[in-house]
Amino acid sequence: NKTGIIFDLDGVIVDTAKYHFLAWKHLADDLGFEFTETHNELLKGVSRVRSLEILLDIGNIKLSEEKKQEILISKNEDYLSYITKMGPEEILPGVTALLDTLDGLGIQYVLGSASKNATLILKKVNLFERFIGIVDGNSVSKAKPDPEVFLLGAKMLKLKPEKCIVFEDAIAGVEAANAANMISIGIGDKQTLQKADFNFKDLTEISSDFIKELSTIKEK
Ligand code: G16
Ligand code: MG
Repeated sequence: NKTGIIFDLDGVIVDTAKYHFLAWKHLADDLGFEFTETHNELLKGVSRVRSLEILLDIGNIKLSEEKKQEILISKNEDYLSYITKMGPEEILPGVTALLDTLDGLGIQYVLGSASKNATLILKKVNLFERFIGIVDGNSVSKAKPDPEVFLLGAKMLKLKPEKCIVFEDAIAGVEAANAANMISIGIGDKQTLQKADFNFKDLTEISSDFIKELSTIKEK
């Protein structure tokens, strides 16, 4: 009757959204239109390719496939220039304590991220070794809100989807967890993530008792 946890990366473990924002903004500047933090909200949890489509829609710009590929490469190079400077001080509040709690309870956890840079980021913040598996943008063919990323995570945990608990900060991610028939925990704005089974501001609010309680939940 064991449970397992699947953590999203950006917005749950670290705030890489601010670096995505800078890189997308540079690109919008080059293309000659305004890209704001509000616009950036639309890109959270969304794949890199889809993010570019949304960005070009905002700027009302049409580009050839070739140009889009070129842009995706330079956006990622720009993004990586920030990522390579990351360190453990960028781990979000409550993360390390929660991982310690899970270790203490013998509950295993994997990563379930849309990012193709997830392994690098986890290594930069010294958390890579703690996860028993990584599912990221390189391992899936269908992006969130498709449940593929989390179903692969359940396989790594060797658990049925109903026994998996997903921590997510993005609407697409909560939808993916729900579609996978997992317990979804929204981290961030409750109103935005109202489709989640449970809501918390950040991981400092997750108690050991709450995790134990969830472990006894059979099915939704
Ligand atoms: C993250 C971010 C998204 C980003 C995506 C792909 O997802 O939230 O904004 O577009 O990864 O990232 P990359 O360009 O590094 O492949 P997640 O699922 O960790 O929240
Ligand atoms: Mg996220």
